[in-house]
Amino acid sequence: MGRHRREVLATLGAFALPLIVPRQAMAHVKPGNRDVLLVVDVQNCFLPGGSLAVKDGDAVVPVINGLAPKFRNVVVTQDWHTPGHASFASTHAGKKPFETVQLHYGQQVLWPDHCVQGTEGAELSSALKIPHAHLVIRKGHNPGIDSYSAFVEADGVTKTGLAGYLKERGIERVFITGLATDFCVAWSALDARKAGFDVIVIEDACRGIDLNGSLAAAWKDMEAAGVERTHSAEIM
Ligand code: VGL
Ligand code: ZN
Repeated sequence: MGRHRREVLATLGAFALPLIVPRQAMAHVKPGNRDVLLVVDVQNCFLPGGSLAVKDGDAVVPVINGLAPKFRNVVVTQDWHTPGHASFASTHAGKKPFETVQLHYGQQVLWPDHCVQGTEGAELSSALKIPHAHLVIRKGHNPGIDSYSAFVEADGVTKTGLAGYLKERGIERVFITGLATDFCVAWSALDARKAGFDVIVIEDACRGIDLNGSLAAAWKDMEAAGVERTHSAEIM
């Protein structure tokens, strides 16, 4: 190895170590005025005992309650279906929950009846303590169109208005928590990216349904779209 090459390597070595330190320090995030905490669908139907219970779904509640005071801006979503909604298996003769059907906008997973407008099951968990949340956005209220995403209905065109609201408030970064990781959390995260926001999913503040590998697929899609993931302990 020539003298020049050794010197170059020595110089690179000297730079490599300090580069590692700030990367670790950057893991901590202190939310500010341009950040919002999005709390997705923490509703009785998705909690143990509910009609579409997410395994261990209630575990997200204390995590979200601990995170919420750290955010000045908090938005909560509610899945809010009409009776006889197109996403319910009971609406389609001969169909069972977790089968699929072709609707005008594409393939739709069919679910047990859940989160029907005005019912106990559609209520936010009473254990959720976020009195300062300033917007509750209800989605899936179009009888013929589902909406996993808090931003755009499943037809891919009908907007909920959330992106416009956040932009008018000067929000640039969306931290996502709630249920279910592989459906409403993931679709909201992907649409938030499409709308131009930075997106961070707080992993331990979410739980998934995992239908036919949907959880791994959702993380893969989110990663490909530039969605970051972190842990609640990193939020200061
Ligand atoms: C959800 C299935 C059907 C969710 C809502 O909140 O993830 N999943 N409706
Ligand atoms: Zn739903």
